[in-house]
Amino acid sequence: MSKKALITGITGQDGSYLTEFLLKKKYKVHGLVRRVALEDKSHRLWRLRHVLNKITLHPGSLESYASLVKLIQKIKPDEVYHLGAQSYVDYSFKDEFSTLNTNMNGTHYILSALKEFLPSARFYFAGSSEMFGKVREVPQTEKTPFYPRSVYGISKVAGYDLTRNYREAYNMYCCSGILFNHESPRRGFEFVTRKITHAVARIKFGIQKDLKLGNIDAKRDWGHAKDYVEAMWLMLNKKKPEDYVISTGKQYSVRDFVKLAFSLVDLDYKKYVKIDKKLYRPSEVKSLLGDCRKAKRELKWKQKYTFKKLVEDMVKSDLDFVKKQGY
Ligand code: NAP
Ligand code: G4F
Repeated sequence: MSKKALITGITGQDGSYLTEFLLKKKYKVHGLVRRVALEDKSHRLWRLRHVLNKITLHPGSLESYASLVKLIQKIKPDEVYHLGAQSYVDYSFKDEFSTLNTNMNGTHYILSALKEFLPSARFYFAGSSEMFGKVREVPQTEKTPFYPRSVYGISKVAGYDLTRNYREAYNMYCCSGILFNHESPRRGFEFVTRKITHAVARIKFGIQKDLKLGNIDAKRDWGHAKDYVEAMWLMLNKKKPEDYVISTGKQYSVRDFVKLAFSLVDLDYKKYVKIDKKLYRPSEVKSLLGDCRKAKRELKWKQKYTFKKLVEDMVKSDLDFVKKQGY
């Protein structure tokens, strides 16, 4: 019989790739979506358009314990991938309370509902390298202490601790992936990589003059989302639940990303990029670099995309996007 998966955050970048991945593995895929998404399918479900007839979407809310209990009782999933979150770090400085509420309580409600009604289900929590924040060591491993620098990071540390505690206290199969930045043509437009590749295409087609950015000296360990969703599944399909760092082990600055993206369309980024101090964060995470040797060894996880292939994929896709949509 096919396994059943429940994905929160199914409409997002990772949710859509994970859906494709699980469908290929013959899972029955269910997703929790906000009611507004079902009312505005053409906009809010754009990443899932091509698989909508193969999955089941359920309206619900991460803010309501009762709605999560109902969903878990109705679906009885074998695996729960909890990806739903206010995921934009910069926004978490502007709306601290709802970020903490959705990200921390949403995680707690699901864990608690599983404990009461379906303790056999396997649970994945979308942890983040933002938990390392002001990094205590380089590179960061599963043992590196956390030092979050935003409410977003704090909410993810809380989710990570809740997940670990449910595993230890109630003997449930719960684990966290500590995923470093991962991007793709399906990345939201507010994140720096997509902001850059979209702007590169618009500038190339003459519909945008320049690109305003904040701290382009920030460094990240950037992978491709397609590679990273596979790691989530591997974590839920082991004998024992454990937490894993997922990263590439290579670091580039935002400036490196910009330079490469512009060069792919034969433009010099220096002519177009303007630094806007208003885009700097109150407390920045300057540098992240992951050590994913544990995942390689124990999960046999391998990434396929290099940094160059990732940037090429995103620029090419945004050139097509702007050509077709005209914006
Ligand atoms: P994303 O594209 O921003 O997707 C976030 C998802 O969460 C969307 O489906 C969104 O639904 C949903 N969501 C947000 N607020 C919600 C709420 N109040 N109730 C229900 N659903 C809500 O994020 P992503 O890049 O796919 O990331 C997936 C997860 O991994 C997130 O938890 C993120 O924090 C974490 N993470 C991401 C990265 C990365 O580099 N991408 C790295 C580490 C960890 P709507 O479509 O309705 O807004
Ligand atoms: O693309 P970003 O907004 O991603 P950030 O803050 O690293 O967070 C992403 O990765 C985390 C994993 O480490 C996830 F947990 C999280 O959900 C999200 O997916 O910013 C990347 C860097 C930052 O240092 C930022 O200050 O780019 C810098 N930056 C410079 N100019 C900018 C801009 N970021 C954005 N979004 N927009 C700019 O104009």
